[in-house]
Amino acid sequence: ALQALIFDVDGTLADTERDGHRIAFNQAFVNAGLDWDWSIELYGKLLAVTGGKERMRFYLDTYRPDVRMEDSTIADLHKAKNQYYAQLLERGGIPLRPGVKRLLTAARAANLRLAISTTTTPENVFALLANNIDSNWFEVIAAGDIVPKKKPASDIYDYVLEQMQLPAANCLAFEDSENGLISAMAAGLTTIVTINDYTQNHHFDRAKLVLSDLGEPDRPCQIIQGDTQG
Ligand code: XBP
Ligand code: MG
Repeated sequence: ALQALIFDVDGTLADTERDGHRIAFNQAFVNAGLDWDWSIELYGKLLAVTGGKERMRFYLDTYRPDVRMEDSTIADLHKAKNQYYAQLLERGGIPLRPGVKRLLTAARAANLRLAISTTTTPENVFALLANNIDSNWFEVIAAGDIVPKKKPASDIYDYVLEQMQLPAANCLAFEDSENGLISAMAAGLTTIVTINDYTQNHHFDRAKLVLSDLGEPDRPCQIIQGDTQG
């Protein structure tokens, strides 16, 4: 029987990328005197690489091959970016996606266990939850560099299952991206995808269900792929 729900954060609990992380990255770049400016379109391409530090390295390798930068400088930029991100969330900048709080509340009422499995930095998860949900609702919050390989590797989901001492067959994962789906499926998890602007053209063939979002009573979700039987 179903015992636990495991949630991705960025793009799944909230649309944090375009108006959150992206803006914060750009603030960190300006503040460091760099002329990098990540447009909405460019950021969509950069999202192919998960992890903020890894994403900056990918940007350098791909678009600025002339620039040499130490890992420690990238780490400093990343810290600054996360501070801007936290400030942005404190101002109440980013709401949860439709249906997220409703599903979490219903799951708790049904005694389902809850966990988080994300590539983002732990502080960013707490910053997002702070304005929205009690972080104690989640038994495990697995995030960032806690595992060696970020999504699409299965590591972060394997870690959550291990911590919860649950077989994948008794859990359901919620994701928004192809990298996230690959990661969850590699850990053996049945996965429901809620798409967003950045991920709507990703391949989700192996997902159990692909939805526009989790919906609200007055604004039902659209089923993009999959059926409601089984
Ligand atoms: C999220 C990420 C993260 C965020 C930025 O992926 O890839 O890198 O974009 O956060 P997922 P950090 O939704 O699959 O977890 O800068 O803290 O990495
Ligand atoms: Mg995501």
